[in-house]
Amino acid sequence: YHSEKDTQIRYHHRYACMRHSPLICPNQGLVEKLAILRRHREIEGFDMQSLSYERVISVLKAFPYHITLDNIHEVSELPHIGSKICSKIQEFIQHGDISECKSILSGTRYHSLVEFTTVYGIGPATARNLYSLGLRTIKDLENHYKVSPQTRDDIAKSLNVNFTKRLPQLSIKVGLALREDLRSRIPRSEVEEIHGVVMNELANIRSGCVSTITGGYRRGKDESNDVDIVISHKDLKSGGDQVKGLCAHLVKRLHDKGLVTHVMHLSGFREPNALRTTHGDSLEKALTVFILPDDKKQKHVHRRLDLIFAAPEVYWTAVVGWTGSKMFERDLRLWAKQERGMRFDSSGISRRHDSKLYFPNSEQEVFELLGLEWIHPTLRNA
Ligand code: TTP
Ligand code: MN
Ligand code: MN
Ligand code: MN
Repeated sequence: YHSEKDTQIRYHHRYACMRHSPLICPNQGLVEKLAILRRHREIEGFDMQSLSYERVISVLKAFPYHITLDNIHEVSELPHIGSKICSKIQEFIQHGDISECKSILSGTRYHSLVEFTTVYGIGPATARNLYSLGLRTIKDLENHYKVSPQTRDDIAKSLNVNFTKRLPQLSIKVGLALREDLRSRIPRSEVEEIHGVVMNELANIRSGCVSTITGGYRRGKDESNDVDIVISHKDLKSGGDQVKGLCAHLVKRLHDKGLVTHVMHLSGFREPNALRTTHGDSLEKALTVFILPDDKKQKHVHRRLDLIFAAPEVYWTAVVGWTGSKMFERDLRLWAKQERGMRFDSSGISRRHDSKLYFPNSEQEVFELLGLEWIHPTLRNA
């Protein structure tokens, strides 16, 4: 779909949604070092600095040449690349490392905080609090939250979903019990198997549903952190409760069959930090934990599964919105707003001045409506 020439003229655009960003780039080693600096800012709570690094990394991912002292001048003139970053890049070219990375990695704090956030339910702020209590390792956390190898399985099973009451949040304790499972990566074949099982169950509720596996899988990752599926049906009405109903019905069925073991968010239930969308009731999501039944060949582990139900007229915006990457999505929204007078998010596209809604019939049409050239999902790894 895209020529090499195409990639070579696109890398200087300031919006990630106009650049070609492959999964692995010619400057992967540099990008990985800068990712440590970014992660350090994020985990210490310096969100603006973290975002700046994220933009820098994203620009470098699209640069199609190996960076050397001969072309660093060109890099310095790319959008979002400042002089401070340039000297770090220069340091990397000359020494194969960045001194600040070395000093971050030489202490215990960064390692502990990163380790803590591998527990579902622990974000940077909680991680810092736990660290300030003197806790340093996952073992420390397990003692603190009273999780042991003997009790782990029971704790993992202890959260019962009551579909008539408020959903319990996944506690850090349950997160700890599920940690090993949830942090192991999901191969493409298992993503496809999970998708198949889910759609098979859905077909028993309502035949003729359509779906796309989105997220990192669609961007070509060999191993994903979770499974993201966008689902619709041509007869679903937006506005009403149909989308919501189908979503809840499927999750309940999967839960009854023991396939969904935990539900962290489900439409129709009160949730403390619900994401407010600008386009009303056209989209519903369920954030869950899923496990394939054990079979002769293998013992399966718990996986994060996100199900997104879209009314048919916003199916393609939902697919684009849930394909990512996060930076690609951020700049899609920014581009739409700043350059096109449009509003874009997973739940719809509208014109800002009169809120006129648009209903694209394909992914290509989503890009067209936003005045962008379509980019292959595997080049959206911004
Ligand atoms: P993720 O599943 O969080 O990330 P990913 O699929 O890119 O990578 P992996 O799972 O392998 O770590 O999110 C998928 C996309 O969905 C992300 O690019 C942005 C979008 N998204 C939303 O629109 N809303 C949300 O609340 C979340 C969590 C993601
Ligand atoms: Mn994902
Ligand atoms: Mn996800
Ligand atoms: Mn199997």
